Amino acid sequence: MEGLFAGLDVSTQSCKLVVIDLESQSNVFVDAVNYDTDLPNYRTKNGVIQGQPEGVSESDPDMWIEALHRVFEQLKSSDVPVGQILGISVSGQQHGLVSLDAEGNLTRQRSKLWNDFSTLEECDLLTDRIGGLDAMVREVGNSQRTGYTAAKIYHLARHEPEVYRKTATLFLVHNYINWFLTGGKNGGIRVMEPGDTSGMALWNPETGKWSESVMNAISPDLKDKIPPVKPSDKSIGRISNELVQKYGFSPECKIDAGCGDNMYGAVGTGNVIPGLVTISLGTSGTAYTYMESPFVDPTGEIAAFCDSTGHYLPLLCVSNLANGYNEILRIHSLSHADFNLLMQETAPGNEGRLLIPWYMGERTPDVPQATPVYFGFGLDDFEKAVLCRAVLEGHILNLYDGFRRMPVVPKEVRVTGGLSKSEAWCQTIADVFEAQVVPVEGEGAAQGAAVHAAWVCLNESGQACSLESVASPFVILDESRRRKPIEKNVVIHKKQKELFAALSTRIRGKSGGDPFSLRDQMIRS
Ligand code: XUL
Repeated sequence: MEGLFAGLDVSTQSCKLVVIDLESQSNVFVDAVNYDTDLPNYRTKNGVIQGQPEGVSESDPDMWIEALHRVFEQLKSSDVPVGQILGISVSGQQHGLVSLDAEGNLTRQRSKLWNDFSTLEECDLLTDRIGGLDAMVREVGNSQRTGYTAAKIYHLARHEPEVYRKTATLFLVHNYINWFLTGGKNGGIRVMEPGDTSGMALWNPETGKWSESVMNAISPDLKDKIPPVKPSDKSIGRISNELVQKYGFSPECKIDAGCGDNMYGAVGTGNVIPGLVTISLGTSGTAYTYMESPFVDPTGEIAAFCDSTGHYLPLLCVSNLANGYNEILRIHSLSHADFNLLMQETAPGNEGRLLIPWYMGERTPDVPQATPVYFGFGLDDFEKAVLCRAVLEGHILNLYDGFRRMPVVPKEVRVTGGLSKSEAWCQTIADVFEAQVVPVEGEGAAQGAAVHAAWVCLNESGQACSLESVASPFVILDESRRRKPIEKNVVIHKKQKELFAALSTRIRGKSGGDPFSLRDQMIRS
């Protein structure tokens, strides 16, 4: 197999480009543009526009395009023969909504992102209209969550009707980038694909059809604004002339269907066969597994997503993952290594102290107005080491508590994302998930995108090959940091998992009022 292929990851915080060379089985280019530091005029923090009301998380789609130009400039000035790149695939942060008018202008200068919590009312209204949670799950395989896109569209239609009226096309982030790459205002291609579309809570991953009733509940003309869904394992067109002229791409360079960042995280970690679990430890925490047939969780807590290969990717997403940990490192000026040392001062289980780390609402369980809960902390417990352990265990237990519903007993957990470099995180995940944990090196979703582009283009040019065979040389497991569960820790964490589940259920108010909602009402009044 030979050829150069590119993967672009337009994520919440940065735009990364990876170019792989199939012949040498190596990355020949890796670079990224960080929105906060490289594009300060957009005034973002962690990629999100600042100064918005609580719960609102939005970015400017122009910023993604500017970042893309920057990273293409960097590619052009490298020694990579840009004209030999045969295909590009785009990985995008999931669920974000981009709206364009008939000429291709943005009708709203900001895109609501996956971690925007401002559409709670729309989620409730839609769920009621369809007849409750069970009916909604039957309709779209998922519950309505603030993270997903249907409620963002409904929010636009309800609160900015004029903008909604002017909108001719609604895109997810990677579809918008694909449209731009294939020509933008000059004939850009308007399509979607199953992986990212399954995260809209508007399209049913089991039937492969849009839900007419959810669409109509939002607005009867919605179907005219949504592009068609084409397969994820095919290309959608060729790169635009403008980009050919500007950066030296070949006019033959194909643009792959692209997908969501989790689907490409699966490819980048070799999670393309049953039995593996990938945990991505980034801004959000996700855990997912490849499946040949669809899995629908009747509670809607596990997302029923499609993958980028025509199969399925049930996924758990918690919205609080790196935030508590990063903050405690910052406040106490700790490195990852200092943190690991501090872990030795306390015992797993933290003597019954437990932190539920819902710092910015929580997506799973679905508690958009949640606040964190410190449980069992006494007067002697303000020590750094005690708090550090509480944060680490709290984040991992929160992830595990949702993971219990996943239809898989992991043969191996592959960890990726910033925190996979931490010894404390890897060992505690092994102990809590009761499985071996191994970090995956490489460039995550961008790498997965490049591999996917190669797989699609090779197959389309008559060189039949499996995704696994293209992916495997690029999936580098860091065996020196593989961790096995430690039996005595497993025993204590089993009890801690029960405690976490009980506390989480109880404070969500199975009887009486919902304390989070009451608090929210109080601070707003
Ligand atoms: C998954 C989700 C996040 C984003 C992050 O459903 O919302 O993982 O994809 O970019």
